[in-house]
Amino acid sequence: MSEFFKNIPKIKYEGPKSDNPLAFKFYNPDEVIGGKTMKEHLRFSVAYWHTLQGRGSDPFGLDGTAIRPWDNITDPMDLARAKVDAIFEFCEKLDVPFFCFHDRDIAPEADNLRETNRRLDEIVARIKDRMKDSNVKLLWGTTNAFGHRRFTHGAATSNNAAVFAYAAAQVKKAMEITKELGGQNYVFWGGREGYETLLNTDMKLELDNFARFLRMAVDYKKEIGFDGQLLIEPKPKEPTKHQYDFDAATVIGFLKMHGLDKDFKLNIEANHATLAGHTFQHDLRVARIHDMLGSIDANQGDLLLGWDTDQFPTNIYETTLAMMEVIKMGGFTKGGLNFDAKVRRGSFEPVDLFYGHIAGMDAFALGFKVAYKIVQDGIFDKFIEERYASFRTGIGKDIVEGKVGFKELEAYVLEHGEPEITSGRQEMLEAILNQYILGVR
Ligand code: XUL
Ligand code: CO
Repeated sequence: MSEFFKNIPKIKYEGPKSDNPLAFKFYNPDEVIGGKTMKEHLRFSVAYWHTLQGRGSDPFGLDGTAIRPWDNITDPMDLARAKVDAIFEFCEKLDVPFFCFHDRDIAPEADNLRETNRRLDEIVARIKDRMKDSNVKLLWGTTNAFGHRRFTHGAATSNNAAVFAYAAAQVKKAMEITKELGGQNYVFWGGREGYETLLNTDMKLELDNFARFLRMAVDYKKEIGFDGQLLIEPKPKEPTKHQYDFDAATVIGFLKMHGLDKDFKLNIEANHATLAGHTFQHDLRVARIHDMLGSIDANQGDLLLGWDTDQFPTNIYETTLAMMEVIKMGGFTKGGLNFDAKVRRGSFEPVDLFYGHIAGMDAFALGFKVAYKIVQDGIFDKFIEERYASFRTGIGKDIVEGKVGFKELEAYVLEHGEPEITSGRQEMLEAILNQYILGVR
């Protein structure tokens, strides 16, 4: 087996003051916090599509700039075989326990489904073989039902039934290989499940078909005994003008409406939340309070740009608030932190792939440590508890317990007069958060 990243050593923890850029400053995989190692808490994952497939292209430079160790391999299947070795080497050198892929990332599509699936089988066998002598596992698999021209008008929400069928055949196979590889989740990301103009769109039929498609997926999952978690990844726009899985609240409402909410959880991506006009923490909170936070696509957007820039997450403020949500839900079970992130076009050397992941892992490790302390100290929880104290006694308790209606509430106001309100103390709380982030509290 050839080594691809020859001059890169295994990345080690050297502590916050290390000046070695190829070392972790905050991510100490073996450090135990609250009975679990950081590796077990954070469950990092590498995205096959960005790290192995990405070429650093953009709409103004379709050719890409990336220099990769496998650039001399020209046959597409030889390349696919080589990348299996590369993903294991990459994850092992970074001590990342998981990776994620789309079906078409691991094996190139042929000119018919039978041959495409044969290619997939060959690569899956190779991955399975490599897994025997490695601790690296599959966090989730998914389907690329958005890149090929047949999906121009969508996949499960296409106007064309034959395209719907094609997408179904693809998900069937992708779910089978995810199970075969011990994948812990299967992700639905509605690549082109949306519309460009309502002038040509039967929205009702498209949405009903989407629900039918998800129902078929649930049925097939049961049929083959796949015990992974099904996830939906919300995104409001891009590539279509309007994607149906707009945000966490929309997806949860849709799933509940169609009786599918017990079968799915959500994979929340930071940059998708901000594209929807929310903070990352907002969408995590919405998913968490419905007990539907499954996994995270860890990245960050550039708020000055209106598209999905998929940058490596380095903003400690954001990673802290995100990890507070994860800790408050009791930690990940099947999910994890998948770096759906790509190095910038200008960062074209192989070593940049390591710098990107190290930066992201350190940012989440530090965010986790800060969040853990905040949750343990309970300072915000206590504030919130007091802020809502009026709902635990008297008229508030009666409201919560459904004992009163408008007539009783009117009588209450007539008797008690004007309510006394209290300050929200936002600035005070933000300053406390800064103390935690700076490590002085
Ligand atoms: C696209 C996106 C996808 C999904 C997997 O914006 O996030 O890469 O994570 O299909
Ligand atoms: Co994603």
